[in-house]
Amino acid sequence: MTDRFVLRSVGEAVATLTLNRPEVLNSCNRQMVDELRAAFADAAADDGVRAVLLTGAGRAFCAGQDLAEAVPPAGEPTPQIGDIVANYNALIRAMRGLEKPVVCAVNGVAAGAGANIALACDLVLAADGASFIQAFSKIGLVPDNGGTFFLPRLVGTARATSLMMLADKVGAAQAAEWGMIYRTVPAAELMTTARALAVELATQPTRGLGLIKRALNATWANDLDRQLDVEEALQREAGGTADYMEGVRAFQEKRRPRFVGR
Ligand code: T3D
Repeated sequence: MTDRFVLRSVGEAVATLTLNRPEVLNSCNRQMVDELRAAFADAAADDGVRAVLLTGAGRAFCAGQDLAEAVPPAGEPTPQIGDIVANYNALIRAMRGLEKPVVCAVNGVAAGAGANIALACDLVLAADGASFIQAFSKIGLVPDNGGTFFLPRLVGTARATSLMMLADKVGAAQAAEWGMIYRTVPAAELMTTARALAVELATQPTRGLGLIKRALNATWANDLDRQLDVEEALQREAGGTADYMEGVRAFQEKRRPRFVGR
């Protein structure tokens, strides 16, 4: 598949993925979602990639579904809405299933599917001028891309309900204050800061970070008893990694550890 709408580059063990349809605020057409899902699958398969950085080209992060594709001009075939959503679901599953840290640099507005793709990342940084809009209700739709899963868990049901029903725009500062995202960054520093964070993560015990992600994925569906079992199983796995040995040795030898991600 050609990378027409998602630019990809790999450096310092970080795969940088840039949504690239700036003329329509990086709204998602079918091919862009396919390319993005393929990029996450490739990141999972490539041992040389230990973290992912996702951002958007131009002034927006992503304005959600390309509405020109969802409801095309008369005479052109209209895609089944269920097929569009199934394709997004495959993307969100690929993102949450990728056992490597995913940093999101929200460089501008993140609306509809775009907002929820951002919330599916592990560490979300937003430029101070960026914003999040659960735009779905304004066009008669329901939040998708995991929005009804992530948002109430991040900000609580009362705030999630108001954001989903009123489609209010939430500025980056408020999103951070509400716990929707990790932090805001001055716009001019966003990419440097997000990249430094992704590179730093890529030098860490990334197998262990992937297992933390697996534990967090599991926690929402589990009671304490089951989650303790999950932790035990994951700790056995983490305890078998070379990075665990290296971490302990480095501590004992009072030196910086050299983690390899295994
Ligand atoms: O089938 C399905 O739809 C199922 C899947 C649903 C998932 C979803 O994501 S539903 C939600 C879809 N997204 C939206 O409803 C958001 C629509 N966009 C906006 O509300 C606004 O554009 C923004 C608030 C995001 C930004 O506003 P603003 O004033 O900064 O920019 P703008 O002037 O509205 O947009 C700039 C251009 O981008 C403009 O094109 P033009 O006039 O310069 O040729 C606009 O049409 C285009 N654009 C923005 N969003 C979309 C889009 N084109 C296609 N699809 C979009 N989503």
